[in-house]
Amino acid sequence: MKTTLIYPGIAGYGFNSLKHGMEAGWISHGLASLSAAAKAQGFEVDLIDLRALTGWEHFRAVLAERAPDVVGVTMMSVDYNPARRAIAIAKEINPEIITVIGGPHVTIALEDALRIPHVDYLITGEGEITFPKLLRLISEGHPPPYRVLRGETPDLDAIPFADRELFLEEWRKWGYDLDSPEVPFVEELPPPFVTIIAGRGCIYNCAFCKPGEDYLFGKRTRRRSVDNVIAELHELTERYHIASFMFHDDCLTEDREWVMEFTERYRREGFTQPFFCQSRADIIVKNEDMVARMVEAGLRGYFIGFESGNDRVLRFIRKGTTVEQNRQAARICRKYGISIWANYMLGLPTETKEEVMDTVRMMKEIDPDYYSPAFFTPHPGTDLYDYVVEHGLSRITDYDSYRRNPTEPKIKGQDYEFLRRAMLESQRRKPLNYLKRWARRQWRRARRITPAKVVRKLHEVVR
Ligand code: B12
Ligand code: SF4
Repeated sequence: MKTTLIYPGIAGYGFNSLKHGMEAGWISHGLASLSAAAKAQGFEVDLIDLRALTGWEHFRAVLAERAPDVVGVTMMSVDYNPARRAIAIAKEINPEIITVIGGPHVTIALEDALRIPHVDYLITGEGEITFPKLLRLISEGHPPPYRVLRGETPDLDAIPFADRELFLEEWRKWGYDLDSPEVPFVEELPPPFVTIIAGRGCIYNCAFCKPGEDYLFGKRTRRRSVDNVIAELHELTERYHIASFMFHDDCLTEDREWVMEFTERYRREGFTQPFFCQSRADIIVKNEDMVARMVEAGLRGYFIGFESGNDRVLRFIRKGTTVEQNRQAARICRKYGISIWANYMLGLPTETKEEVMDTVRMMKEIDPDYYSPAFFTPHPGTDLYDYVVEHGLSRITDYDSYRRNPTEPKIKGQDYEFLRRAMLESQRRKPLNYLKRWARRQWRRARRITPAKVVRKLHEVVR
């Protein structure tokens, strides 16, 4: 029995987009993990990644040629349209194909997912145990009589490492040159680069994010043991000679004890590869010694959700941090010479123009290495989504718009022309600081700094 998994992530960059940045250059750990679990049970699994194809006709031809018995599709809310179309095409090609869907949208918005035509099974929560069980029942001719299955929660140390080859083999087939398993996204992290996950879930309660993820992974974070993560890093180093990596965990630093043990082991085992991870301003401020330890081990940058430069707004979104902590966290990053990838939002419900400008001012002070501004977007499964619906504020008319990208209006009551200008203003750099930090990074990587390179960088800043 053959299973084809489908990655439908084309909402942002469309077909033929592979290797264009992180959104089109990273594997889906959800599918890679499902594949590893199913293969460990003896099932044959392959992948169709829509990002690698030229269009829907191409998809139809490839799927017909693969002739799977089961199709498994993952979906975030933003993937709804391509996921739905892929399932419809599968049934057109062969009505006998059994279709299964899972992923964040299926778990968080089950009622909505149930309305997708031609879906035989929906698995909510995590899939590593339940998906292979379903495949077993189907292969033995006893498919379950009910459509919705709740995924059993796996022990993260007991499941196999993500099956990265599922993606890499597929990408190679379409002629993508894989000098790096995944696309590196900052100059601090050289290729070959990979992403890795040390745990699932997050203990915090931000209103624009929760409780959706709790339905998926539970209210507490489950982390793999340090041994298990180190073993995977050894495998990745041997197999792909990785030169850097990024932790995908929502907030790796929430578990201080784990981080301290990991950094100690990482150094002791002789790893030197630089890495990035996600953290929070309050954690950085309260654990400067942990930051120092991470930097010694190889940390080169944090993703930090600063979100807003106004304390009322931070309270409204239940971020659990303050503007002062945001500023202080940035100072600590500077002190230890690590880069800042700044996530922040403009245009939240109830947010005034003056409060938006507070965020602009804060971003100028922080002067991050990488700006990641968003227009607040109400994501299904979150308390702020419910707020927006209850107050009749949503301007989202299609699933494709469940993206935070600051390109289109998301809610009523906000002036998006003003927000666009504020966003540009927030990114106006301090050229000298930026150049100094860039030069330090080049020096760290033993790269020559030529006048031509300096001019190029200056252009970037001025732009
Ligand atoms: C890494 C990440 C990214 C990466 C890589 C995405 C990728 N290729 O997977 C990047 C940065 C590109 C990204 C982008 C976006 N992301 Co993102 N991302 C994450 C993050 C932090 C980790 C994802 C992950 O690997 N999880 C671990 C794996 C093991 O879990 P999983 O994928 O959910 O899979 C498990 C189950 O869901 C289930 N399952 C999944 N698929 C299937 C399929 C079948 C058939 C079955 C049976 C089961 C099943 O089994 C899997 C194993 O247990 C999550 C938060 C989180 N902690 O999960 C957010 C998250 C998934 N992202 C989210 C969002 C909103 C986005 C963006 C829309 C943001 C934006 N720019 O606006 C974009 C959309 C990209 C696109 N498709 O166009 C939301 C989704 C919310 C929702 N309602 O859909 C999440 C939950 C974060 C949040 N709390 O807001 N993201
Ligand atoms: S925004 Fe980040 S810190 Fe807040 S609940 Fe979500 S994952 Fe956790």
